[in-house]
Amino acid sequence: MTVRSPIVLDSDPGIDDAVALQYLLGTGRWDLRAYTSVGGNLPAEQTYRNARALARALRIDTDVPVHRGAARPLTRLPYAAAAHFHGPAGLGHEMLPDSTAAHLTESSAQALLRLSREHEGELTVCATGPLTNVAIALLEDPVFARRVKKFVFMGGNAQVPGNITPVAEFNMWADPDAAEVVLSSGIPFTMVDLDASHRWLFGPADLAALEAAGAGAALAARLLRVYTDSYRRHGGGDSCPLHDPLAVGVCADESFVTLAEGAVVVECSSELTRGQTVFVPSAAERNYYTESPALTARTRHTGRVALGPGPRDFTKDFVTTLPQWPAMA
Ligand SMILES: [Ca+2]
Repeated sequence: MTVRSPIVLDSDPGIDDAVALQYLLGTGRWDLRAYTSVGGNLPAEQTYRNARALARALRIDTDVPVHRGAARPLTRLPYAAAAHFHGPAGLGHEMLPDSTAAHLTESSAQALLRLSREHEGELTVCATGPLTNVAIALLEDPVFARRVKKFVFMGGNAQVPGNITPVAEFNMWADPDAAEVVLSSGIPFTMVDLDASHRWLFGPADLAALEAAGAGAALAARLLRVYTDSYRRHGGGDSCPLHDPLAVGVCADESFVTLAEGAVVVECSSELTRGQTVFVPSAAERNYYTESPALTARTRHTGRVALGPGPRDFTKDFVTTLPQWPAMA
C-alpha cells in the first residue's frame, strides 16, 4: 500500500478551488490533514461555508477538519466577492447543504501551525487563495517556514500579464502584504502562476469527458460549465484555465510546469501595480539588476517559479483523476 503524504489545502472556494479539492482526493496520494478556508473569491464567512459544504459533498467531513480563515486581508479592507466569475455564492448555481460536523474554534492559521509541528519536515501546504492564513502563521511563528516540506501556491505572474489588473494576478492582488510576508520568509515555495495556468486549458472535449464520467463527476462538470461560461463572457473563448487544480498537481509532479529558480518580490505600496509579482531570476541566471539595493535586500530567499507549462499533460491528468473520487452531489 502506498504511504500517503500529509498535506493541507488552504483555499477560497470558489469553483476552481472546489474541483482542485476533488482532484486532490482523486489522486489517492495525499493524506489531507485539514481543509483551511481563506477569504478571497468571496468574503471569509462564505468561503468557510462553501468549504464545509464541499467537504460534505466529497464525503470527507467526518475525517478532514474544516477551519475558518482570517476575516480580512492583513492590512486591507475585507475581501470583495468575485461573484461574476464563480456565481452568487461562489459555487456556480449549486446550493450544497452544510456539513453536520461541529464548528472548530481553531483558525486556519492555528491549524497550519499545529500541523507543521505534528508533521515537521513532512508537511506539504498547497494554497489556492490569497496567502493571508499562511502569512498569519508565519508572523506568529517564523519557524513555520522551516518546518514545512514544501509550499506550493497558485498565484502571481512572472513574465505574462495579470488577470485582475494588467500586472497583477487575483490572489496576489487580494492580499499583497500577505504574499510579501510569505515570499520573503524563506519558506520553500513553488509559485504556480498564470505563466503556467493559462497554458493548461479545460475545453469542450474535456467537459464532455467529465460529463460522461458518471454521477460522481457531475458536480465538477456543472461547476466547470459555469466557470467556462464566465471566461467566455470575459473573452476567454470556449475554455477555462485550471488554475487551482494545477497547483495541486504540481505538489505531486513538477513536470506539469517548467520551473526556474528565483526570488519574487510583491508590490505592496502602489495602488496602480498592487500585487504585482516581480520575478528576479537567481544570481546564476542574471548579471544585472545588481545596482538596486532595494532588490538586492529583498532577493535573499529564492524559490521555484513556473515560467510555462511542462512536458506532462495536466489537463488530461485532471480529467482522468478527478472522477476517481466521486462526489455525492
Ligand atoms: Ca482559489
